[in-house]
Amino acid sequence: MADAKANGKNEAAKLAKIPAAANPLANEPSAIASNISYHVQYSPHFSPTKFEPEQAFFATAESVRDRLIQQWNETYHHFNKVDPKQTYYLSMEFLQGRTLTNAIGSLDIQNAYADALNNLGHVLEEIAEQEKDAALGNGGLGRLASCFLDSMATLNLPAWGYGLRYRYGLFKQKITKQGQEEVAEDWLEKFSPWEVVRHDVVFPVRFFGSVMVNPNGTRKWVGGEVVQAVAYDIPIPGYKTKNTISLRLWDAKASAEDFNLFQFNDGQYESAAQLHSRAQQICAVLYPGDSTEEGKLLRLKQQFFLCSASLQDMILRFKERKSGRQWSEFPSKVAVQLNDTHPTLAIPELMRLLMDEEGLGWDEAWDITTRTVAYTNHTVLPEALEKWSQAVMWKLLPRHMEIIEEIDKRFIAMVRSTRSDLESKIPSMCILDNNPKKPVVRMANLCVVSAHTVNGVAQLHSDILKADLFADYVSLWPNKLQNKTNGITPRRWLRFCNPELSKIITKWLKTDQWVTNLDLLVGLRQFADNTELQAEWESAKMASKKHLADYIWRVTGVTIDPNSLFDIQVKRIHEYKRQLLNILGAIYRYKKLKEMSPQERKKTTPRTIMIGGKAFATYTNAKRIVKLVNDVGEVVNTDPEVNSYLKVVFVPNYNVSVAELLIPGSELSQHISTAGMEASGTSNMKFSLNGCLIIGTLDGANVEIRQEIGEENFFLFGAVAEQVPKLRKEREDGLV
Ligand code: F58
Repeated sequence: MADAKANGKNEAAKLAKIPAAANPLANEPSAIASNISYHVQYSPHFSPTKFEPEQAFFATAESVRDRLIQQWNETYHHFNKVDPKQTYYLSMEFLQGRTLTNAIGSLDIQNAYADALNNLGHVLEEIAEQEKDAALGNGGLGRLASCFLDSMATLNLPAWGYGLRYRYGLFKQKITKQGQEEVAEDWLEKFSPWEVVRHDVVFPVRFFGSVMVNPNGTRKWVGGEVVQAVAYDIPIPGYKTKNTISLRLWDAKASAEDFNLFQFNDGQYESAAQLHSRAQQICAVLYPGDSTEEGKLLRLKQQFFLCSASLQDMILRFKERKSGRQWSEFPSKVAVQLNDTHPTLAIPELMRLLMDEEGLGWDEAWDITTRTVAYTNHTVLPEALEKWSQAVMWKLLPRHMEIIEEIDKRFIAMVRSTRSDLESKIPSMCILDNNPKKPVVRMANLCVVSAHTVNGVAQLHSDILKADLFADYVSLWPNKLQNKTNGITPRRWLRFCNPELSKIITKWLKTDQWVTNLDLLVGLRQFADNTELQAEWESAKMASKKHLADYIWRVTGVTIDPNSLFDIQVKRIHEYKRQLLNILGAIYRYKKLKEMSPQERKKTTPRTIMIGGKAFATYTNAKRIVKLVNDVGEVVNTDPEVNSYLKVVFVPNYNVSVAELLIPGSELSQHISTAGMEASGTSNMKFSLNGCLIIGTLDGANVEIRQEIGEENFFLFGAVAEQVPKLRKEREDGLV
């Protein structure tokens, strides 16, 4: 502690020697150091004497942001002038992780920043670790959204992400004797140096109210409560390009007029600020519990809030880019991609805005909407397919329910008039399920009926959508359903998280172009037997394993041997992902080791099994699995007879930053979902990219990865998708 204090003083002394000078476009280490020093002094967030790693992080991030703002503004002006078709990715989740390393890597000023921080008495890697993860998402779906932003920026595309600025993102997972405990994580506790609030980008969003019919028959949504959506923008730099796109996150606030000063002065503090507190609830947490009616209403409010604010913004941008535009141009200038069904309300909201606010007729509005919106499906699990209670929808969004009813009515009429053979399929294809016991709106059906394109996220998944979930629509619209296999950004998931391996790849390929073109990696094949390359590769892997072992020791207190085989399964905990099968395998391995003689044990390959992932707070079986893994670890790791041959570690609080440590240090990773259940998986791609072998089922993108890397490099496991229904039935019938 005394040492740390002394160091802190040391750094403050070094800082004092660096002149504080604003230099937003600095390239040289000394000028960068001056710019960092400038931010410490003139954009202060802490007491003036402190320059510990935390203060250094915020000042460094602000200096990087200066640079980003320059190219960000240029990108904005450029696309405003060129007026290309702009893509908007609508997503309730963006799992961004940390930004600093990614940003300076993309700007290609990593070394200069490392030197600048050295001059200031700090180490870049340590400063980067100060940053909190922006965990505004759950898992694969949210991380995919963030990877897409990185790729679209790097490909110089005019694209933006739209999401919500949750105050508390995904919970922090604490492990106790009872298993998982969820703790709120406040990524904005101090502040985020990356976001810029746009005080001029504010839109009203209405809830509840009623529909007023005008004398000319047009309709208007009125009354209810209105909250303001305020834009917070985060810059997303492309890799070694000027293109810097935006992630626009909406926050909710009530306006000053909604604060009842009279009531407040009368001592009625809570009711005076009722709308303010209701507005604050909207972006308070990611996925608020929905077991109560209030919870359900809040989730629906969140979804609508995202859709309404984003569409109003898109429409305004469309109008502002060029005056006197025709509405028919809209689909050639605006593409809206729905990340799963969570932003489905964008469909009736776009219809409402076009008809009720802009005065278009149904046919024109429908033509524009259906040519603008596309939908990505991420699951075939029936429990994950969103269905909203019609009663809740009528209450919160009366005008949208009218529009949805009309879409449904017209869809049914179209099927009846053009495809009488599909009559019997109408009840399952239509949007409203009017079962009197529980009338619901089927959001996936609304998406398929309204979107111009629907995609699955891996070939197998898309085939299942076509053959099963959406089969009836295929006969109606043969080309609507497509496959777009997921991808990951090679920047974050290799270049920046594994610099040692990246250096080796660049050296042997004699180019670093692979960072934007992974096809070039096949060029390594010719060196596969080269012992020099093998030695370099091994030493990079060992360095990453040691790094990981240190981390595991710090967060769990368990020592693991970097010479053992690192066998990793990290992902959300779910029965279909079969972490249970993995831990049962570990128990079996333990039992076998116990049965062996000491000599026999010596012949085995020591193995460290690591399992990590969060269980949804109310998912009891998933939480039981977390506890089981921890309990097995407790037994195995403290058994002196076997613990040099087997360790079982539960990695707590798995998130993007933890993944960046685990994946480079992996040798074998488990992707063993029941075939047909994992839509794609994306960590399978990240592990493969870092030279890790996969044991996996023929599920999701595993199928395509196996084709790419060769069967000999993939440990195939388990039943194939077509066999699963029969196997399930046999077990249900007690035959096996
Ligand atoms: C995931 N879905 C898929 N959903 O499970 C995975 O196979 C795929 O690779 C990935 O999407 C990207 O396509 C996923 O992460 C969720 O997190 C849902 C969010 C809403 C609540 C239910 C889970």
